[in-house]
Amino acid sequence: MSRLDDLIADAARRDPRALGRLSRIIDDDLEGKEEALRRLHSMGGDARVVGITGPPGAGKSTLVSNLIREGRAGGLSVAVLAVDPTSPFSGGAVLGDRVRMQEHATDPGVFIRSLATRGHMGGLSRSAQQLLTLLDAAGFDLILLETVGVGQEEVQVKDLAQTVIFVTVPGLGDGIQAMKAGVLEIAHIYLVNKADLPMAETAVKDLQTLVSFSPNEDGWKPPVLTSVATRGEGTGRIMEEMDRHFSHLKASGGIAEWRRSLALNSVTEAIRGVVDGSLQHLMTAGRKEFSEDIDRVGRREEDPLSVARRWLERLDLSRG
Ligand SMILES: Nc1nc2c(ncn2[C@@H]2O[C@H](COP(=O)(O)OP(=O)(O)OP(=O)(O)O)[C@@H](O)[C@H]2O)c(=O)[nH]1
Ligand SMILES: [Mg+2]
Repeated sequence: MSRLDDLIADAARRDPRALGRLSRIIDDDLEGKEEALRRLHSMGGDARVVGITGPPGAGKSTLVSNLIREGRAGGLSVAVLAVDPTSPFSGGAVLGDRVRMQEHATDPGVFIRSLATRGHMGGLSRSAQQLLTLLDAAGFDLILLETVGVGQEEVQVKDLAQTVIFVTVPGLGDGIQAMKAGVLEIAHIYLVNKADLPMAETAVKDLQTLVSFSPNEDGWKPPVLTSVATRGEGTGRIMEEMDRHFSHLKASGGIAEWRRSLALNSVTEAIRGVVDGSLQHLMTAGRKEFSEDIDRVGRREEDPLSVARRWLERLDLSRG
């Protein structure tokens, strides 16, 4: 057996070292990545993915840690993919998460991976999706995907997760309004965390009002829950609602729909990945010529699209 065969066989047993190694191969674009993903894809398909999104500091990681504990108590293996956008605001997030998740560090039924978005467009989606393929193939019963709801990420989470939990905190009234357009349409469960702080009731009422206006096309009425994640309060109820939503998806055909939208998203991301990769390669190889073209566009001697088309003709897509 080759090294990759071994790694994949070990990952299928949820061996943490193999999972870590394969995560690095995927994340850092190392040799063997395409072959690994090809094989992993054929092994998966049963993943249950729950996205947890919301503003920075809302308590998402604390909640995730509680959900791991609850899931483990119920005999589930649990994987976590925490996406840390490389923004100055969340500089401490990875370390903080590590501390919060510490209690699960030695549990073989738990695998936690942090993923930096590195600020490139589509980056979250592509790497997160590929890591999801790995965790799915490894057969985790529950995969939790934590993303900060500050930009595109929270909308992308719906492409990857079957159930999306939107976590907010009391006193963010304006923030909720601002996020309404994007996030509040994709969440299946709303959670007011830090319910030990003042104004929790108001936050719940605000969300209930918003939910009552949302279309609920598939017959699911999103519940509004509360929690005090630091004390573990509310976790059981969240888990129940997650299960209820999953049953609803199975009964309504939502799972098949999700599978198809994930497949669509994976294929488009894969196409983008190949094009990006070969473009990068081409521009590096023809750096001088490329730089001259840029100067010409700058001097208005040629327009950007004409230059782009000329370079696109030279793309060697077998290289990406
Ligand atoms: N008072 C109170 N504090 C909480 C509660 N839940 C979490 N916190 C605190 O809020 C802070 C942020 O918690 P995290 O779990 O790191 O929040 P997060 O949403 O994962 O943060 P980012 O990943 O950085 O966006 C920590 O200091 C927690 O201890 C809660 O229910 N009540
Ligand atoms: Mg966090």
